[in-house]
Amino acid sequence: MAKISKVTAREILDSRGNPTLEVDVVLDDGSFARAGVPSGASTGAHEAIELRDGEKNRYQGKGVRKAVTHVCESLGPKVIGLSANDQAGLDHFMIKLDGTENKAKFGANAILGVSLAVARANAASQKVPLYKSLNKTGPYKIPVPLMNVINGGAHADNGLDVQEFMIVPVCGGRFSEALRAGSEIFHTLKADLKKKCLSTGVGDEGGFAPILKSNRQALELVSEAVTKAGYKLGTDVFLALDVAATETFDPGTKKYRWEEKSITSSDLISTYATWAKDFPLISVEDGLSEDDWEGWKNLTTELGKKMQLVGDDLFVTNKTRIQRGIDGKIANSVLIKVNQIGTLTETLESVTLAQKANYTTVFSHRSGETEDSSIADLAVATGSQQIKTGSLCRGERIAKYNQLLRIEEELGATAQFWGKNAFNLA
Ligand code: 2PG
Ligand code: MG
Repeated sequence: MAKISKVTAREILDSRGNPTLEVDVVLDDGSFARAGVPSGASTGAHEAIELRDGEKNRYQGKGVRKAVTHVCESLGPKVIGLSANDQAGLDHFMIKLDGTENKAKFGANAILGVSLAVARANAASQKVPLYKSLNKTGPYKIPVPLMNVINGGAHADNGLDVQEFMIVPVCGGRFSEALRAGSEIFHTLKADLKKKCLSTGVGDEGGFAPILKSNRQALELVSEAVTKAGYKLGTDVFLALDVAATETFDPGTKKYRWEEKSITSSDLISTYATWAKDFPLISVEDGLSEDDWEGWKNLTTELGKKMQLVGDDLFVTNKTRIQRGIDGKIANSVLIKVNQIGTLTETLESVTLAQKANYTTVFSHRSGETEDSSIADLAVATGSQQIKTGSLCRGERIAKYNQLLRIEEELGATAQFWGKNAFNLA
């Protein structure tokens, strides 16, 4: 089995124009691979630490030269000679070297860069795609995309409270057909916005960012676009939200800022219940704040049978927090983000934990992305039912969809699409 022979890193820019890390790995059989590290804007308080330089006069403090140095001078030299085929061994070795709870010493961005680049190099060495090197036997199922066509919250400056209004095409029997539906709806929505003299400029994840009267208006606009594009709402295409409610939570008053009012978690739950009656709303992510466990319990009791309730900031891909959710019967789905936890091995462990408890898993990009498309492979390798990777424009979002097209083509007749079965709902 090939061994790691060289590890280097550099500072590159992410899709928002902020610095992030890119790591290159060479193995002793000559295999080479590269990985880019994503970065969030609406980050959860319990995520692993993303190390930034904090030099105010350089990239407004956002440089990652320290993390680059950690890879080149600390982590890199120590992992040379380790087997590239023992991902768990490598990742646990790096976790131990770091020695902190939340990867604060080297930075989760530094550790994740090495972890992912080695996984990719190992696949290159075995001459198989990443998803096959992580799951040798299959069966391989392509996830349903959750496509963020209207951006708000921390990803746009239009004042919408809800961060992501997503379409969920489950139709067509194949991922490529669902992608086509998504694209057609996206372009129909664009034409509609134009007709209504609303902005068609896009936010961080490629969704439109018009200034609207209310959150509900966004749901209405997206619903209209689905129908106009020739798809059946609630059959072919469902709707999903990422409320990212941590961003609107005021820890002082324990209330949420919402359409210029201050409301309680039970008001928010009622709002989601109303929307679920009026729209085919199949999934709500971060409907309440990251530490509002009591509110989450009520949310799950009231709506958990009717819709998917996804924990993002709530769980931060962290096994301890996911286990707390499972034990308390809180939420029914876990958002999976590699950089929230900082190694591939821990990411895979979190997916397994969630799946064993019959929680769905949604592989997710970050709002700051690179052209790295690993999450497409990871979603397929782990049998995750869904992937959330943005809208139908912007290269860093499309890179993941295009990788899923390649995987579907490679699997040929054996390619299965999760379709309607992606949701564990009655
Ligand atoms: C989220 C993500 C991705 P960010 O909240 O789910 O859409 O946003 O990367 O800014 O945390
Ligand atoms: Mg989220």
